[in-house]
Amino acid sequence: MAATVSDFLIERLHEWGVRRIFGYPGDGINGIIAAIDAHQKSHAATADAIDFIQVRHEEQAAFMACAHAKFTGELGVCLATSGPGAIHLLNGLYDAKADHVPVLALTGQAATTAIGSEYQQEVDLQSLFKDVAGEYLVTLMHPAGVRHAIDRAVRGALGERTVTALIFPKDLQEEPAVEVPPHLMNYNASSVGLSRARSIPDEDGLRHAAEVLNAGSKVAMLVGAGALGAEDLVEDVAERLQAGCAKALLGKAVLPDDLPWVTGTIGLLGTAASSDMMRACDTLLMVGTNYPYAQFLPREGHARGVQIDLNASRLGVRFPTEVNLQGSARDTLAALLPLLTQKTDTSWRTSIVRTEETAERVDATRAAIAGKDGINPEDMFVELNRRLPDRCIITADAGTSTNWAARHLQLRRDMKWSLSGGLATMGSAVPYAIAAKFAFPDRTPIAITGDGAMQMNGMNELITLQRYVSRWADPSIVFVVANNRDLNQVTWEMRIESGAPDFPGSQHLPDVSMAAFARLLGFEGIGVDRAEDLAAAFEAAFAARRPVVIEIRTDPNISMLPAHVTREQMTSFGRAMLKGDPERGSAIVQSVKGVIAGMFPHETADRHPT
Ligand SMILES: Cc1ncc(C[n+]2csc(CCOP(=O)(O)OP(=O)(O)O)c2C)c(N)n1
Ligand SMILES: [Mg+2]
Repeated sequence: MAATVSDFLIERLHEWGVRRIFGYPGDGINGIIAAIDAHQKSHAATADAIDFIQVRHEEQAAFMACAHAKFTGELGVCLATSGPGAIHLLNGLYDAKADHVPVLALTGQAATTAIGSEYQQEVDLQSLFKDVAGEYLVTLMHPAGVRHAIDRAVRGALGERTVTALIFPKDLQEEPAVEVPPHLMNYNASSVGLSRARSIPDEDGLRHAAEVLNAGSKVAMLVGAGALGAEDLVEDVAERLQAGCAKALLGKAVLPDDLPWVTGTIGLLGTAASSDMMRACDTLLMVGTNYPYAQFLPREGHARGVQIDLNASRLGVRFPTEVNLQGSARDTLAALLPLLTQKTDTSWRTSIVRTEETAERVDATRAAIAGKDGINPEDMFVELNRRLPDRCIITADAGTSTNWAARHLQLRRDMKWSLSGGLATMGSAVPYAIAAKFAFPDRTPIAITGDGAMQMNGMNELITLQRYVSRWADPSIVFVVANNRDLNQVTWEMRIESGAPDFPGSQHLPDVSMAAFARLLGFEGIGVDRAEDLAAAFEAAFAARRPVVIEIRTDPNISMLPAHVTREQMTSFGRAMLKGDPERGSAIVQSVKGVIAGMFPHETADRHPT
C-alpha cells in the first residue's frame, strides 16, 4: 500500500515497467525523492527497484531520458524540482519531442495553497511546458486524480512517441494516496499497459505502391529512424527491388555501411554516392523518415515516389510522393513485400556500387590531406572505423564531429547510433553515451564530440559517470573529443553560408585539456597530437576496460565543405577569405582546393533548376 501520493507515483511507474529515473533533487520535489528512497528500500530484496541517477544538471537528465528512449524503445523518465529545475529540463525535452521518442517529465511546483502567489521558485509550468509537452500536461491538484494522470501521461508518451509532463505541487506529494478513486461522479478509474496497434495501410494503397515500385527500374530507398526495428524487412525489400539505399542521419544504424548498395547518409552531411543515386533514380521509396532537406531528394517529376510513415502528417511533404502509406515501417514493409516482384536487372545496383567505390576513394583522398595546425579530423575516422568494438553504441554531438561521423563512420550490424537530430543541440553526446551505458552495461558506448560541447557541459557530466562507474563489471566507455580550439561547425557555416570571415572573439575557444580532466576524475586520458599516434590511442582506449577520454588535437582549417559543393558556397567562401579571414593562406586554402579540384564538381539540383 502506498502511503503518500509520491509513494503511489513511484509504485505506479514501477508497475508501468519504469526502472530508471534521471534527475536532480530540490525542495520542490522532496516528497518524490523521499518516495524513491522508500521504494528502493522496500524493493531491496528483489533488486528490481527503480534506480535514481543523479546528474549534474537537469538538462542532462532530460537528454539521458531521451537517449534511454531512443536506445531501448522504452519510456524515458526525468525528474526536476519546481522553477529552476523544471526550466533546466527544457532543452532535453525538446530534443525528445523533435526526434519523436517517449519521455515523461516529472516536476515539483509551489504548494496548492501558494500557487499563483509568486511564491519562491514558482514558475507558470503549464505555460512553460505547453509547447514541449502539450500532448499531455497536467498540474495535479488532488490525490484521487493522480492515478489517472500517471496512466494517461505514460500511455500518451508511449503511444504518441512524444513528451508528456506531470507537475506535482509540493504539498500534494505528501498527502495520503488515493489508490482507488471512489466510483462516483467527477472521478476516473484507469489502468496500466499498452498493446501497440499494428499499423498497416489499406489494401488499395499497398497495391498502388507495389505497382509504382514494380514499374521502376532504378529504385532508390531512403530510410530514417522510423525504420529501426524493421532492418531485416528493409533489406528484403531492397533485394527484391534491386534498390540502392541512402540513410537519413538518425537512421544510420538501420543498415550496415559495408553493404555495397548502401550509399550512406544523405544531404549536407551526406555522401556523394547518396546524392548521385537520388539524382539518377526513377523511383523513390522513403521509409520512416522526415528528412527535411528536399533539395537532396530527386527533382519533382524526375521520379515516382512512395512513402511509409506512422504519422500521416509527415507523408508527402518533402517530396511529392504518388503513394502515401500510413503505417509502421515493420508492418507495412511486411505487407508490401509479397506484392513486389523480384527484379532481375542488376545494372542499376551495379552503377550504385561503382559510385560508392569512387566515393570511398575520394574520402580516403580527403583524409590523406595532412592538417597543418593539428590532425585532419577525417583521419580519426579512418582509424576509429578499423577498431570499433562489436555492438558498440555511438553518439555524436552538434558540431563538425557529426559531419565527419555522418559521412565517414562505418557502422556494422548490431551497432546502435544516435544523436540530437531534429533539435541538433550541443551537449547531448556525453549524456547519451552515459544513458546507453546504464541501459546496456555490457556494450561500449562511444561519444564523438567537440571541445565546445565538452566545455559546455560534457566535462561536468563525466563527474556523473565517475559516481557510477564502479557498478559495471565492464566499465568500457570512450569519449572521442576533437579539440580544435574552435566552434568549428559555425565557423565554417559562417564562411560558406554567409561569406563571413572567422571571428575569433566569437568562434575561438580556450584550450582546455580534456585528457587531463579525465585523469583528474580517475579515468584514462589520452592526448593525441600526431596522426601516427591515432591507431595506438584507439587500441589502448578499447582495451582499457574503463572510461577513457581520447582528446585529439584536430586542425580547424580542414574544409568542412559538403560532398557536393555549390557555386554559391564557393562564392561565399571566397568572400570570407577576401574579408580577411585570419586563417586564409593556411591549410584552409590547400584543403578546400583539394576538395574542389575535380573531386566533387556537382552542384545541387535545386539551385540551378532547368
Ligand atoms: C545549445 C547549442 N548552442 C549553439 C549551437 C550552435 N552550434 C552548432 S555546432 C556549434 C559548434 C560546436 O563546437 P565544438 O563542440 O567545439 O565542435 P566543432 O564544431 O568545433 O567540431 C555551435 C556553436 C547549438 N547547436 N546548440
Ligand atoms: Mg571545436
